[in-house]
Amino acid sequence: MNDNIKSGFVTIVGRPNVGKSTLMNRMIGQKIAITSNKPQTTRNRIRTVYTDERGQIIFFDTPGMNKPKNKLGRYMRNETNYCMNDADVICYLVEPYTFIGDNEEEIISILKNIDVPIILIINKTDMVKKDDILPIAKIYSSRLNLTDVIPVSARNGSNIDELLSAIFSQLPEGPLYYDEDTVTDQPVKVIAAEIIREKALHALNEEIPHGIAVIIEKFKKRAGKESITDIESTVYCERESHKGIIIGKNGSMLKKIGSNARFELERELNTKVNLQLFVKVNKDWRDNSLSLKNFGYIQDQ
Ligand SMILES: Nc1nc2c(ncn2[C@@H]2O[C@H](COP(=O)(O)OP(=O)(O)OP(=O)(O)O)[C@@H](O)[C@H]2O)c(=O)[nH]1
Ligand SMILES: [Mg+2]
Repeated sequence: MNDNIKSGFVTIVGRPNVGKSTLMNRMIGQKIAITSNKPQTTRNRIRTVYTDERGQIIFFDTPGMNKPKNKLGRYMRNETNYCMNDADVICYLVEPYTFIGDNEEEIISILKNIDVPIILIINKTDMVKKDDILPIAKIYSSRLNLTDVIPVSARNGSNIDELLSAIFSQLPEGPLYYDEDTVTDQPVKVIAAEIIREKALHALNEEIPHGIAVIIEKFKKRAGKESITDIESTVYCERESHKGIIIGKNGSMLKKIGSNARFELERELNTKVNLQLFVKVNKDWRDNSLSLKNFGYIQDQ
């Protein structure tokens, strides 16, 4: 570490599904936030830490911004708002297209009223030609005061070093807030629940994924056999009919979700995992304050 190290808080915002969580994972070099091709994958702000000889960046990944449709949606929106005003830098992520829809317009109008340096990140550049990028940069630069425009591909890692340099150049000199080995403050039980929810998101279609919540009921190293972790978890959904789909014919869907989750949990925990999944219905929980609280979606700001 040199003397003049920099540090600060960087919030990643954008529409659902633009690749915020994928990008954050890529920058810290580890998968902490779950990702999927379904919008509204991230439900809480997720704090991670990147440290190198230049200093430390504390990232906040946030739920994608769109119009809230229920109490869960309003909670998610608050999570994002909470991380914006106090940030040292906002990373505003967009897809590589010049079209600016209503949702994007709303984000732009919010960002206009925030007095924080904004770096525009054009993600998914692996999907377009190089020549397509300049017009996108021009359109957004005409709408917002941007300190930088960085095209990247979170998927294949291109230009990530340039992005990290652009972020560091905006950060003030400051202390290391976390020790050098810290990557996240997410408790391991929360990470485990999110891994299970991710596998459910990947396996299920239509409206069901949005109505899923995962609770860890038991999480324990087996007495006398520390190389095994016993995990019991309940997958909550909103309808009896959804429960049937999540369980699948002869339990096949739940088995698939369980074995995909177990595979990743074993890698994460470095032990064998004995995973038992249960499915329960909690009708319309996304609009029920008590259920939201029980599922960990608490307004604690
Ligand atoms: N082609 C391509 N796909 C990407 C890239 N980055 C992310 N994706 C894909 O985009 C989808 C959404 O990624 P996420 O990281 O979950 O998006 P998000 O912005 O965090 O979404 P929410 O949490 O729902 O707001 C996933 O299928 C990713 O694999 C990229 O650079 N290129
Ligand atoms: Mg996300």
